[in-house]
Amino acid sequence: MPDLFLRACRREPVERTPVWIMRQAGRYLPEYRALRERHDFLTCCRTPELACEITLQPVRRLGVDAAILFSDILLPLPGMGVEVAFDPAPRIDAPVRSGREVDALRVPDAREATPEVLEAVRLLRRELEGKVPLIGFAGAPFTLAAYLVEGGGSSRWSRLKTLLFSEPATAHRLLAKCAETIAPFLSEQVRAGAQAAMLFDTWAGILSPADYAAFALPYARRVFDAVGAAAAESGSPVPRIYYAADAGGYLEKVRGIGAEVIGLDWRLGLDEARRRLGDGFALQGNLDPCALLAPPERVSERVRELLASAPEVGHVFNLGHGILPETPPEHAERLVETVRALSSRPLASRSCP
Ligand code: 1CP
Repeated sequence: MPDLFLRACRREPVERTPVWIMRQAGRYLPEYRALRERHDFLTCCRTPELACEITLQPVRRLGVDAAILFSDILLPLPGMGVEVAFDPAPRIDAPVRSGREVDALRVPDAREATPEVLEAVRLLRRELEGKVPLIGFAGAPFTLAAYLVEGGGSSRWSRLKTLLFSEPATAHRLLAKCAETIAPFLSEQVRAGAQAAMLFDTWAGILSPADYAAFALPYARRVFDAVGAAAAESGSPVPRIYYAADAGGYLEKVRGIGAEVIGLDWRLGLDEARRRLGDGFALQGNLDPCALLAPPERVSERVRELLASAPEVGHVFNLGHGILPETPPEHAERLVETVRALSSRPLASRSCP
């Protein structure tokens, strides 16, 4: 069903729940590891033919209902003047912590700084031949800024918070530059043919609700506004998906972010999220990725339970965060098969011709 995912994003009735998996292309797949033996991660991201092949691997193996461009949220950083290494977690040797460093950041033209990402999108649309839709993505400005300031992942994000709390004006300048970089980066993916646009705000959940409203929400909204304008120009509706990790403290605020679909992790029940967000949004998620480390019959049980708590209209099945590298691929296959088998339902229009 080529448009199952897009219809669920629009909250239209669907004959079964669409499913895809965050980080569905990656290290748990032997075919990905085989390619990575020959090419480093950045080469894979920056060579359209390789990015295209890796994007297609899980579509072939798992039969997921959407493809997500193989890339990374940190790819726009070199265009801003910041080099990033992946070994395999990202590492920035010259993090951005002072006002002077923020002011030195460039706001690149996406077509000049990341042409290979846009070329990969065009190539994928041709290769996919309309079989499943293609999702383009970027990091939300707050999450991108988090990496820029810390220089990599962190457990406490204390350097980032030091900047937010001691020099808020500098932090806002940094966030504005991230938004000005990401808005055209994601909009250009849409112009190149991405049929849905997702922002990953993986680290937003480290903020209090008030800090979320100040430092994360307005900048993600800027990006979604620009993406909405790019989609309107192209004349086709492009669902905007906001991945709100650890969103329990700030979920109501997400209503105003400009997304039609809200992605959630497992810390929040889908039924509670539906109540708190209201009926106006499709939900994406939210199985704990560790559920896929249990034996396949347990995977099926978890899928059944999650489907029981999910809204019938406007649900896209996914994990609550990226699939773990140690996941046996057969368990991911079992997940997709089970969603397909258990969520089938006759469409009202079919049962009453
Ligand atoms: O050695 C390798 O193969 C590199 C591992 C790897 C991969 C496969 C990294 C480094 N990034 C990716 C691909 C990637 N990253 C995709 C591909 C598309 C897909 O199949 O889903 C996507 C969507 C991302 C997005 C991403 N990168 C996020 C947001 C989503 C999330 O998982 O929270 C984040 C936070 C990153 C940063 C990043 N890049 C790579 C790693 C290992 C990380 C996380 C590091 C950390 O926890 O701080």
